[in-house]
Amino acid sequence: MQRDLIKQFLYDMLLARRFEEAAAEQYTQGKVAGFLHLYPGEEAVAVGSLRAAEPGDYVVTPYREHVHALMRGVTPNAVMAELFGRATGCSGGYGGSMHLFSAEHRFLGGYAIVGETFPLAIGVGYWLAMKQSPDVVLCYFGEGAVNQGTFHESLNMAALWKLPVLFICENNRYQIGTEIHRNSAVTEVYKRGCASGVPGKHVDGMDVLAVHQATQDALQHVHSGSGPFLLECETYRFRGHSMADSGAYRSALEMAELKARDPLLNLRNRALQEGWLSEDDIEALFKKAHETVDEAVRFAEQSPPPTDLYKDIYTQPLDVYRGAP
Ligand SMILES: Cc1ncc(C[n+]2csc(CCOP(=O)(O)OP(=O)(O)O)c2C)c(N)n1
Ligand SMILES: [Mg+2]
Repeated sequence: MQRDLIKQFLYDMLLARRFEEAAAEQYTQGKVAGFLHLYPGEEAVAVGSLRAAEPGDYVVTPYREHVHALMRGVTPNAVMAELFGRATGCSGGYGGSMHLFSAEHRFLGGYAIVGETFPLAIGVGYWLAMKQSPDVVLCYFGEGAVNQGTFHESLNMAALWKLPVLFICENNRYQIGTEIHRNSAVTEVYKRGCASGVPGKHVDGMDVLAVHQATQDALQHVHSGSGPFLLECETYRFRGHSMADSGAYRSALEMAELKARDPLLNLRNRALQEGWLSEDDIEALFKKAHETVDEAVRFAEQSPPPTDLYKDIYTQPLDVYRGAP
């Protein structure tokens, strides 16, 4: 059981890392347009937490969400095609990188506005509580969102009505180029639910096994009907904020220290040390991840663009305005 789980986690993180590298390559070739925020360094958070969730649970995320979608079962082909703006993408090619969506997988996005995930999660949580559903909502956010009013309003409502929401903070230290201590009086995010009585916990977000265990515990709390929980995962992004940012505001020493804690390398080394996996096992996982992502890029390139640009847009076609007085 332990071996299978480790194998799954390592494959998931290899797939995630390779997927993001390929997305960057395609972006630099001009095949992916718009903003692109990548996840290398943070893989243990999405993998560890979402592998602890049930298929029936709902997920709401900010814009750095390709890996979350993959972990919910949206195929690499459908995610890559969405980045390419193709009709075969999970949002039909209309959303792009920041707006992945799949109702089938209960993956509700992909939102660009900082602090936007909180009220959405509360809405879904309220609906689940009303129908006494056993499902819960996993609400992701960056530490940059905790000074938004929506954070405090939503935690208050979630606690007041005991909504089944697990708030997961992906604390990667930076909000674009600003560090949390420059804008927050209390930098320990897990403590910030105290005004609403929402219990919180901090976990090493570079350790997939720790994140998985902490999420299981937190979900147990939420499932028990005790209301929301706040889990802070401390992690680090190896790339800049987006493809438009080099991340040069970070020192070489800081980068080196954090890269030494790379969640993939750590799990790989531990798996070898403990004898859970062999070098050959790992090589096979690496190869499979590469092939899967190569296929996703091919699929995206060969897919057609959307044909009906007015679909799902709540406005009149431009024709109406032609010849208007
Ligand atoms: C309401 C709002 N204000 C400002 C922005 C511009 N903005 C985009 S990302 C970002 C930083 C967010 O940092 P964090 O929440 O830590 O997420 P991370 O990018 O580190 O994952 C800001 C300020 C925005 N998208 N929405
Ligand atoms: Mg951040």
